[in-house]
Amino acid sequence: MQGTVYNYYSKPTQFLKFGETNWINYLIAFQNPPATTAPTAIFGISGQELTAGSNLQLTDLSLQSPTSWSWTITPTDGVTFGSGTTANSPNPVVNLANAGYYSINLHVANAFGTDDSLSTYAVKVVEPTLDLPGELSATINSNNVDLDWGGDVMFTDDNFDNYSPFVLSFGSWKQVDVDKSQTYGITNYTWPNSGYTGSFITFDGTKTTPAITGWVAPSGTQVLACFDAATPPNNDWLISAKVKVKAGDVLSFYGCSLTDSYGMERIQVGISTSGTETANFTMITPNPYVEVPKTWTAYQFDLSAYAGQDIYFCVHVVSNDAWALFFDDFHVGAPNSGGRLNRKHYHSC
Ligand SMILES: [Ca+2]
Ligand SMILES: [Ca+2]
Repeated sequence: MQGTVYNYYSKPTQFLKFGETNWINYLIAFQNPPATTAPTAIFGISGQELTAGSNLQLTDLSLQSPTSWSWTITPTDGVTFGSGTTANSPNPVVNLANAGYYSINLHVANAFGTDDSLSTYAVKVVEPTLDLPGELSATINSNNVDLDWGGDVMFTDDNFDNYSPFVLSFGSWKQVDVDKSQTYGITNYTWPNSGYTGSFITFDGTKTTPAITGWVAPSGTQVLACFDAATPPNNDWLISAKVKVKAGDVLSFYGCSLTDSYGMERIQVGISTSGTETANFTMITPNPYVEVPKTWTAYQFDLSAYAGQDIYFCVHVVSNDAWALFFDDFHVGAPNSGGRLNRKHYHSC
């Protein structure tokens, strides 16, 4: 053995005088004395939970100055060494591309022998999570536009014209189908998902086979439909995303029954200030329900009691063996200017 002999196991009195220019050399010497026996493998890791695709720093802390290192990381899929390091570097950088649990083994050797240190499930790697754009705001900053968004998806006015026709899930709306019954179709008319089991369907009377003569919607040609449960009554919930209510805001929408030949469609409208479970809603329509006429009818509800609050609204369909209910143009904001309702009539087929 060569070099200066240090007393590695009792700190020299001058050891950690930080003002001394060579204190770091003392520290290095203290940690890496010339080996006198076989090594003891020890290592450190920079984190125990990582996002897939990020780097892990492994640090050799073994005793008795190993002269070779061999790192084994399992599973091996998606494991790559970075920053010029390899599986035989004392302090490698490892990129972990895949989610899962990883075990790490360090095998070290010196002139006197070898040792291994295995840490099973040493690291948990999780998939990255991204927030959906919610309260999106744009700020013009010189020639740039800064976008900012919160984690919550927020309700925006919906005319149902931008969804595919005859689909059973759409936009940010939550549905709860409590009755779990099949629904009625319309004799001699067909469309995708006719007779669906569920709550609501996007519906365009110009795209059924054949098209429905005289079909009119408050906006565009597409609306939202709730067909009646073949095993009545309906118990179907349409629940909005979160809405931030401003002073003077109203909730408005249009509703229409396909026909009144089997009785009219029945709805309740509710507000929640806590969440989107059906139990969170307080109904703001008169008990026990409101009947929806067979011509397009505007509904408007004052939200001033909720100004400054975040709310959710719902429409609860409690029809009893009628036929089909249509909605369009859900809106939260200043009241719409009136007048157009008189020009809109649904002609039953
Ligand atoms: Ca249902
Ligand atoms: Ca529409």
